[in-house]
This record gives sequence, structure tokens and C-alpha cells, in this order.
Amino acid sequence: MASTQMGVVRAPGRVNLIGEHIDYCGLPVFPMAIQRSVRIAFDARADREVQLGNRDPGFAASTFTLTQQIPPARAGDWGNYARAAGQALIQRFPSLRGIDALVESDLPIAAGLSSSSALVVAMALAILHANGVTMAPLELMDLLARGERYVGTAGGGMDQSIILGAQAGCASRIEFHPLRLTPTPVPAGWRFIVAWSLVHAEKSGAVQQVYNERTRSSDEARRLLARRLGLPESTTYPALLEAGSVEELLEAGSTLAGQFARRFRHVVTEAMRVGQAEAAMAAADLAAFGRLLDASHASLRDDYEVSHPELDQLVELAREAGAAGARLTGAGFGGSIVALCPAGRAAEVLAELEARFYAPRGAAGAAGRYAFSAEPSGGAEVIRA
Ligand code: NG1
Repeated sequence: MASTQMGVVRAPGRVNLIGEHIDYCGLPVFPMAIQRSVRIAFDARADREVQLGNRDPGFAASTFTLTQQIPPARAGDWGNYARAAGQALIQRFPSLRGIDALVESDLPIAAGLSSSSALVVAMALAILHANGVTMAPLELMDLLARGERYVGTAGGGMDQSIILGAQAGCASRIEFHPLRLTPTPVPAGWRFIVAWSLVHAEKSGAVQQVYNERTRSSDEARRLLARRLGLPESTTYPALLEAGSVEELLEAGSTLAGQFARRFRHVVTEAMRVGQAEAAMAAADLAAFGRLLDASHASLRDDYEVSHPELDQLVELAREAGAAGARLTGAGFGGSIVALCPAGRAAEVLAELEARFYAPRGAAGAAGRYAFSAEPSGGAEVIRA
């Protein structure tokens, strides 16, 4: 298995267009990969060490060995995402050799654009390539989705799947169990603006607990609802959605105790919006897609309670600047928004966000750095061998 391969791998970030906080419920989501990425230059080693450096001096070098149980670095250490990739792969290929790796990235961190999963995917591809090992993409997506839980987040499988499986120019519906990606071309006249709220949503830090709490409460809502309908408590969300009409489910859901009723309503209505948004994109119906973004944001803010005042304000400003719709994207609690506008308005929306959001917060010049037009990009690849 050993080889002496070196190369450069690139793994893009992603923006989730719609279908938020439902991947871990096993329900379809609709993200696209973006042009910003994590890149790793790697060189195969003869031993089992992984030596990790970062072009950004804010991230200290990190070293670990590819053993059966890789001990984590302290909580919050960026090197744990590399360890997560190593740990996942070593269980599948026990005798992998290590690499020397140098990481660089132009993806904003803790901004809801999946810089963490991009690092996991890039590391995994670097290790596999250096060892001359290949894996079927769907199998790798699934392995890394489970593998990233090494860092303590009970995440779903959206990020690793789109980062590996995206097609340039397209958004993709991702279905789970079984995993499947279906691309839809993004209409040429549409622009998705991504704008960071300036609030870090550090999923390896404080946000981890609230995120994991949402995964638990949505699952508890599912269990309670199944029981109420006389179905087995193991009935999954996809099975629930097949068992009754949305109206029936929402009515039954409204009888659950307060918080569970709201969580359940978000999951069910968001699942509906995913299908509608995919159809709106296929029909190039920008106004309809925009309305679905708005409805998704309201649901995430009021029912799922994962928004933040700065996100709400950004969403409002983007709409006032002429976006057809906007919503928080990613896990929330900070991070970024995504707004949809016609191509001809993108510059104006960015200029308005600069003047009305970033400049008053002392972050002038942000458009470009923190706010940009996201280009639907291709998935992770080895770009130079
Ligand atoms: P981000 O935006 O990367 O924190 C997280 C989860 C996703 C998904 C979204 C919410 C991970 C790696 N990512 O994304 O699976 O649940 O939140 O829709 O846990």
C-alpha cells in the first residue's frame, strides 16, 4: 500500500441553500459547494506520523500517529479535524502511513461555511492519495460524516457529502439512507450572496452544546409524535412524512409540549421547503425561491431558535437592498446568511451590506472578505500530483 506520492488537494466550503437542521433527521437538504476552499500540500511519509502545519500562524503545528485509537488534542484544537479524518480512515485501512501536510485556506472559520468539514475531507483525500488508496465517493462521504463526530458534534451528513460530491454550476439535493446526490443547475441569472454576521459560531466550542441539544430535541419530538400516532417509537422522520399528510402531521405535532411542537414544526415545514425550492430552481423561479428562503429563516428563528440578532439584521438589510429572500445558513447562532438576488443586483446588495451592516460595526471593506457572491463549485479533488 505504501507509495511515495505527494500532491495538493482542494476541498471547497459550502453554503446550504435550504434544508437547515434536518440532515441529522435523515431528511433531504439542498446545498452547493463554493469557490473558497481548504487546500493541503502533502507528502507521503514512511512511518505512521501525521505532521500538520498551517500557513496561518494563528494555528499551531500539530502531530499525531495513525493508531487504532488516536487520542484527541485539547477540545477546540483545529488539529482534531485532521485526527477525525485519520481515525475514520484507519478503521477502514488499518495500515495507512502518515503524511507531512501544509494547510492553507481562504474559507472564513466558524462562519457556517463548513471550513471544518472541508479540512476533514481534504485531510482524508491527502492521506488516501499519499497511500495510493481509493474509496468509492458515497462510501467516503458516509465514513467521514460519522468520522467528524470525533470532535464531539452530533452532526448530520450534509457537509462531507456536498464537499466531496458537488458539481460545478449546480446545487445538489442530498438524500440520506441511502445517500444520493441529485444536481440542479443554478440559473445563470441568479446570485447567492453569502455574508458573515461577524459573530463566530465555533462548533468546536460553545455552540457545540446547543447544536447537540437541537439534535436531541428534534429526535425526542419525533419519538413523541410517533407514539401519539400509534406508530413504533423507532419510526424515522422520512417514514413519518410518508405515513401522513403534512397537515395531519402538523396538527398532531401542535399537541406536543411547547418546545417539541416548535421543533417538530420546523423539521416538517423545512423538509417541504426543500422540495419546493428544488422545483423553483429548476423552473428558474427566483421570486418563489426567495420566498422559501424567507420562510426558512422565520422558522429557524422562531421555531428552531437558532438565529442571532445580527443574523436577523443582516437578513433584513439584504431584503431591503433588493434580495428576493434571505436566511441564516449553516448551524446558526452566528455565522453567515445566504441571500438570493438577480445577477444585476448583486453589486448593489453587497454595497448596501457594506454601508449599513459592516461600516457601522467598524468592519469597513468587509464586502469581498466577509460578504461575497458564492459561485456554485465542483467538489473536492487532488489538483496536483
Ligand atoms: P455547520 O454550518 O458547518 O456548522 C452543521 C452540521 C450540518 C448541519 C448544519 C445545520 C457538522 C459537520 N455540520 O453545519 O450537518 O446539521 O449544521 O443544518 O456537524
